[in-house]
Amino acid sequence: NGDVSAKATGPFVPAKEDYQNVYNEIARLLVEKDNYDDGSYGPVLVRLAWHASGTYDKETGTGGSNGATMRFAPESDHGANAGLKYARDFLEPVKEKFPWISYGDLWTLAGVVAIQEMQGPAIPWRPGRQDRDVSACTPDGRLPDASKDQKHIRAIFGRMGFDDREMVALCGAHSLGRAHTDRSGYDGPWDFSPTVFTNEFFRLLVDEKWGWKKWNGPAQYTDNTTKTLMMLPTDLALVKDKEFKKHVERYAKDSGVFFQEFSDAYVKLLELGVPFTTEERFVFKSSE
Ligand code: ZEM
Repeated sequence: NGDVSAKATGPFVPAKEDYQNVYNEIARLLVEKDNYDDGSYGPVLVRLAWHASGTYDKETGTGGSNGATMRFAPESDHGANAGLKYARDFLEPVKEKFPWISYGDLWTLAGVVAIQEMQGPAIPWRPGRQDRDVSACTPDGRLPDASKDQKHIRAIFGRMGFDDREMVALCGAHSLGRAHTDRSGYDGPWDFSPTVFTNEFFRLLVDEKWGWKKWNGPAQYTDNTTKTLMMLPTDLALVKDKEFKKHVERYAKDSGVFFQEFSDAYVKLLELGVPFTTEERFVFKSSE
């Protein structure tokens, strides 16, 4: 049968189920490799997908997750990317098992897996990123600086094409993970469940009293009640700024609204600057 042999020898075009297999392998490794940080590589994978994408500049069309240029110095050595080698190395065995997937697709898909496996919203995703070489690396300074204020947040996320509402929603990812003194210099988790995606970050911003942490490290806030949590200056800017605060309060009150608006904004983030040839997005099945 000619059709069958043509199919067997033609170029491999991955379908949804092939990407679901990649999803399942990343999810499996998240469970298997639980001896890291608070017990999960999930948060650092969410951050890898964000830093791969958040270099986008809408004026020049440069940066973004197409290219996966964080594989190369100088981009891998940019201060903001300190520690993301853990995430890239975690995904290397997945790339070996599924060599047909581009790094850009793998890193963004890993961000989707991490959010969903940490009980967050479904994140519709589509393939199409192509790896590029070192010449496509973006200049340093495109990612946000945590020591700054609302003006800086608007400048950085505005350059990517986000509005106030989307900026606040995206920052809700700080319900996950922690800061590390040997990476950013900051220290500690934002909330009490750093490996579960929730709206707790927003609830704590509204309900808790935050004061400067007394230490020799960079200026950061600590909660008045337990002194075990932290907020960055840019996090507090979300309640100091009236327009941002409206959204913080909406998300603190209604976790369903936060989940939906976060999902929409994260989909947009992961797609910035990618020359897609398909419209259709896949919604992957989460593990049991
Ligand atoms: Zn973060 N982020 N981020 N962020 N971030 C850190 C950690 C994590 C800012 C920032 O400077 C920092 C978004 C927005 C902004 C995550 C996701 C997302 C850390 C600590 C810093 C300093 C790094 C360390 O020491 O390991 C600033 C200034 C932001 C905007 C104003 C957005 C948007 C995110 C995703 C959508 C995540 C998941 C972490 C935790 C990483 C980990 O390893 O646990």
